[in-house]
Formats: sequence, structure tokens, C-alpha cells
Amino acid sequence: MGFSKGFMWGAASSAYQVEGAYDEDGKGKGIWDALSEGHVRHNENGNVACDHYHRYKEDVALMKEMGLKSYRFSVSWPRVMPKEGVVNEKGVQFYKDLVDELVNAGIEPMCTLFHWNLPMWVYEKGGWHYEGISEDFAEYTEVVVKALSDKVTYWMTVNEPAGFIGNGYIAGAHAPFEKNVESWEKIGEILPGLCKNVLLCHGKAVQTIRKHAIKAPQIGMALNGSLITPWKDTEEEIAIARKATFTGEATFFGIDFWADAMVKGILNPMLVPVISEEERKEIQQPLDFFGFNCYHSFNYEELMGSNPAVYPGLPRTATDSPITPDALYWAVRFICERYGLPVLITENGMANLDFVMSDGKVHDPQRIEFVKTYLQGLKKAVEEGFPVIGYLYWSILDNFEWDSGYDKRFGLIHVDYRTQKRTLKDSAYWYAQVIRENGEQI
Ligand code: IFM
Repeated sequence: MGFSKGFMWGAASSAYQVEGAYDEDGKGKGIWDALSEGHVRHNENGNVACDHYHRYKEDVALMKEMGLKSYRFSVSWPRVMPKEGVVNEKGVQFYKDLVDELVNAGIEPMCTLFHWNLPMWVYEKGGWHYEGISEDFAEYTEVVVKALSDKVTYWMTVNEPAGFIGNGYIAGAHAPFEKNVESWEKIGEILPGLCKNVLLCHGKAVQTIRKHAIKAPQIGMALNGSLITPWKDTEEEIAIARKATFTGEATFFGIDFWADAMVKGILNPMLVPVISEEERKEIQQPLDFFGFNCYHSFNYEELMGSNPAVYPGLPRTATDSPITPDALYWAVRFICERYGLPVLITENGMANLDFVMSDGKVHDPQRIEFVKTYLQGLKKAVEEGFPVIGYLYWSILDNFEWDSGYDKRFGLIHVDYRTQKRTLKDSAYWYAQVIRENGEQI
């Protein structure tokens, strides 16, 4: 037994990171468009990015060549709603065209509603601090769902809330670059409200999708969070790792911080004072899958600092992320056990030192090894009977890696940003074969 017959092999991206066309066809400005100057390496920005807005047909053709079964993209809220209450038909049309292109290529479109580029008009009302944001988000969701749900079945509400709240409002590394790390008092003051607003956006979006979807939807989210894995495969160690993963503590980077509220209707103590009973029910909506972005895990012993799991020269990616191949196994197992939902790996991948070599190719054996070994963990989970819908490599193309600019290359497809030339990396050809064989050789 291996991966199921209809297993969704795919890849992912997000609007701001690939689209470009930042002020074309009536698009409004988002917080990354308007506020990122001075905050990004080499002063880069997403104005042009991979120019996917104009080159989406070429990109979909490459996905088809690779045999992708699914593609996860995000819709840009400011492209679709440049101003409060205003729908930009040309922006909507872009996503309709993209979805048509995917469907015609036999690729399942998977749509994320929010992947970080918040419209400026929402920011001006207070952004994620603004209590009414979930009403606006529901309105936007309705527009997108009415436009795309004749062809889109898979929906993800928000991408990595721990990331955009933590980086955007605490570390100050991501838009809107609010830095509050120096003051625990301030963090304590703002964090519960920010998290409540994100959770309400999720809950209302789920209800909006169910209400307006033309095709019966499959709905989830795309969370990330600390995953702690056992050092040894004993029941005792596993129980310790599980407990260290789902701490119940007031840490917004805990998977359970978000998922307990979304899936089980259980509020973290930090959220209890700010979320009413009615709101709790709005947040807890039935979901069809648990989307998880998984790049690495922490080993329990490593966390305690008492084990050589972290040693000089530990393999790391170009973004310094430790390479921990068993992460997907434990992510699926722990999530399935706790939440009883099928898992979709909404992101997994690595940044590597990729460049076009003198033979005109991009050789990236590290990425092949990375994906192969992570997939071995995923396969183990599948073979033990844990339900997994699919695996989406991050990312289809090299792209704009937020405050790191264009230096960090995660793509299966190399992009030369000077010419926009695409080159399939060795890993893309390798992944294509994995898909053809449905992961049998993994
Ligand atoms: O590029 C990001 C993506 O936007 C969210 N998840 C992690 C990726 C790699 O850092």
C-alpha cells in the first residue's frame, strides 16, 4: 500500500510572491506594495516578481509538463477589491482565467483566500487590529467564491496566522512591520485581539464558502506551528513529544492555539477573555481537511538542549531551516490523532543555492534528497492508515521570499528575474517522475 490513487501531488505559490503587475488593471495597493520599502533585502519588492500575472499560461503549461495534479494559488484581496465595497472585475477575471487554464490542463485548482498582502484600505481601518475585519473578509470571500466555485473545490481560508501575526505585529519583519518585541506588556495587550480577528475571519469565510459555493466545497486552512518529534520511538517518548507539540499554553505559534479553536471550539486561555460564546461558535466550523505547512520539526531532546540532535554542521537549508525528514510523518500522525481530519500538506520545501550552470541546467540534488526523505515520512504515515489528501511542494517557481527578497530560491522551476526565463530544475524532472509513479519508488 502506498499513496492513494487520487493523491494530490502538487505545488503552491502565493499572489504577492509571484504575480507582479502590482498596479495594473485596477489593482489596489496592499501592505506589501505600500509599506515594504526599506524592509526588504537589497530593497527588492514584489512589483514584478515572476510576472506570473502575464505569464500564467506559460507557467501552467510547465505545471502540465511536470504532470502536477493540483496547484495551490492565492487570490490577492487588493487586486479583487481595491477599495472598500468596490469589486475590480479585471482582477477577478485574472483568477477566472488562471482557473480555466488549470482545469483545461487537468490540474486541480486550490485557492487560498489570504496569503498576507492585506489591502491598504483595510490596513487604514486598523488592519488585523480592526474589529470589523472579519465582515470585510467575508464580503471579499463571497466575491471570490461566486466567481471561482464553479471550478474550484478546494479552499483554504488563511495562510500561517502564526507567521503573519508574529512577523507582522511582533517581530516587525513583515508588513505592516509593527515591532513590539521589546514590550511584553504591549504584546499581551494586542495579541489576543489580533488572534481573535484572524480566527473570526477564518470562521466567517468557511460559512461564506459553504453558503455560496456552486460546486460542493472542500474547506480547510493552511496552518504552521511548532512540531516536536520524539527522539526515540517508544510510547513514553511519543507521549512527551505530543504533549510538547500541543502544549495548551498561550503561545500563538502552537498548532493547537489556532486549531483547537477552529476544529474543536476550544479556546486557548489567552483568548477566553476576548471571545464571546457566539464568536466561539462562529470560529468552530466543520472542516473537510487540515492544511499544514511543514518545513521542519524540533526534536524533543533538542528542545531541552540535552541531546546531540543539534550539532555543529547540522544540515540546514539556505534559509537556515534544519532538515528533519521525519517531520511529515509526525505532523500527519499527531494532527490526525488530535483533530480527526484528513491532512493536506499545503507547503513543504527548501531554499537552495540554485543557479543555471554552464550546461544550461539547474542541478539541485539537495532538494531532491530533501523531498525524497520527507516524502518517505509521509508515505510511512499513509501506510499506517493516516488519511492524507495530497502534498504541495513550496514553491512551483522561485519567488519573492518576503523580507529576504529574491535571494532565497524555493522553486522547482528556476526564474531568471532579469529575463523571466523559466528553467525546470533537476528536482522538477525528478518530482514529475514521482508523480508518474504515484510515489512508488519513494
Ligand atoms: O514563502 C513562504 C510562504 O509565503 C509561507 N510559508 C513559508 C514559505 C517559505 O518561507
